[in-house]
Amino acid sequence: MMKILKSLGLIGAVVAVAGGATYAYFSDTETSSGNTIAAGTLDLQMSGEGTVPFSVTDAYPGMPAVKRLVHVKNAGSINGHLQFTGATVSNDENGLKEPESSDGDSTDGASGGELCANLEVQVSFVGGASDVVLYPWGSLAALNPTGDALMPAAAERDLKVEFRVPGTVGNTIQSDICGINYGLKLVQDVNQDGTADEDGH
Ligand SMILES: [Ca+2]
Ligand SMILES: [Ca+2]
Ligand SMILES: [Ca+2]
Repeated sequence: MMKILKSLGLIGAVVAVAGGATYAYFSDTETSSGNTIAAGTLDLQMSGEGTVPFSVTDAYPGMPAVKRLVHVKNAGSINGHLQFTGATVSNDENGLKEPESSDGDSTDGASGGELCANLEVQVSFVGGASDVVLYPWGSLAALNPTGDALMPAAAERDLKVEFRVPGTVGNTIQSDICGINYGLKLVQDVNQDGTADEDGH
């Protein structure tokens, strides 16, 4: 037993001496320089017939649908989602004609028209990987578009908006003028992986 303890004492002495030595191990360093972070861009551009105001005259109950295309492009550098933001309308009576009055129309003036309330509309995105119907044929007054379309950087496609006058409308829309504005919005694809915009679409 004493021999073992002596041996341990010897080892301890050697460690104590080694603890006082100066080390010279290998090492090396590198520097990563010139790093920057630049923000990308998201830029919605419109072109084509849809950028020119259209004017339909002499609309009538049962007329064929009027189609308008708006060409859109994500001119930015990051992925986005294209949304239709809806429409705002104005209802000009444009003079209360005798057939209108005979059918019970008594509201005149700049906001007395009935045409907007009787128009039907359909809204789609076309020309991309797959068409997206945002609002199937329905009342313009109840327009409630849902969904969107993925628009990667540099992607292009068309917004298709169609209008029609149902054959059941009758005389109350005679000479009325419906003014229509509609809009588009391009929002960021949150994580740039093509899965979700800010609304979780
Ligand atoms: Ca009226
Ligand atoms: Ca009217
Ligand atoms: Ca009128």
